[in-house]
Amino acid sequence: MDDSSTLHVQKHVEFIKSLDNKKDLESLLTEHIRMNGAYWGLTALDLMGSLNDLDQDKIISWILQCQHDCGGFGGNIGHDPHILYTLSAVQILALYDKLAVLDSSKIASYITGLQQNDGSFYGDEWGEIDTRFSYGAICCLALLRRLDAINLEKAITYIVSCKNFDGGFGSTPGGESHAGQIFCCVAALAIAGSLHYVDKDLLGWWLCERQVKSGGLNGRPEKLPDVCYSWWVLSSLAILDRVHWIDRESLKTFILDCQDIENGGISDRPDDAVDVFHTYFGVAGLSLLEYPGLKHIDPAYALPVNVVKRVFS
Ligand code: GRG
Repeated sequence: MDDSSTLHVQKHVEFIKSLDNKKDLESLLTEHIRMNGAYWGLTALDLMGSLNDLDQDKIISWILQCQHDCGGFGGNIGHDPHILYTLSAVQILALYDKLAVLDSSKIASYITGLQQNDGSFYGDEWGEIDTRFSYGAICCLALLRRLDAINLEKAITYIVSCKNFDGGFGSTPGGESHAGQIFCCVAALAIAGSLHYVDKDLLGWWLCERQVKSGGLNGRPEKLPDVCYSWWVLSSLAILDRVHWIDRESLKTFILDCQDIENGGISDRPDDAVDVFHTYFGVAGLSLLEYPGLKHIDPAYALPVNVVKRVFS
């Protein structure tokens, strides 16, 4: 049997675990986004049934040390707070069923302070606006059951103002449709119960056109395929109930071809270097394709389905 015909779960688990104490150049260069890296690695481990392979107490204590007095979390200890690190921190605590250790009002007030008059969100105090931050705000507050802390109606109006003629969404009004931003907007609208603003057939068609000859998906027309779009595109299709509009088998083959079958990990394209970002989104894509042995992932919250059910039970 060809080795890349199956998912090498144990190798990927070992690869992610090996990142925990690494002190190489790559770890140094990604030190500032470690909170995101921890979310990618830990969610991948959970999907593969190995969340408890790492020291939960040590991780939770590190996360809490990344929180600032304003309520937001930094990407690492001593780094500035940002809405995206705050989302990752909350998602990791949801994985561990430890949301109760958080002061949700404090986090909610941090996010409230980032909302603008037009409904958009700053990512942090420096004022960049992007639909990624609208998703961050809505997903994070929903997990904390504090959506009341923002003007949700305005937040939805802003997201809808980023919709394009092709059915997709950009980072700001008039911005080019891109699969990453489409995930953010569609998932945020799904969480907010406002999917009626999405033209499901038009957007579903644009999304399924992202599949290229190799079976992989790209993020916009004329671009190269990349394993991470197995998440951004497929999760959007899943929310729109149109995963069957792509060739699932050839996408599965593309993702499996991107594995490092000797040392573990998944890369953006076959034979490239692996990293935790692509390892997570490869595993998450396979989960949406119902790959045997993987836990199912929720396409809007980007967390295992059992975790989301537990949060809202
Ligand atoms: C909880 C899953 C989750 C997400 C949190 C951060 C975030 C919210 C969403 C990011 C969405 C996004 C914009 C993803 C795209 C990332 C990416 C690979 C960008 C590369 O862009 P280009 O222009 O690549 O370099 P292309 O493929 O267009 O050439």
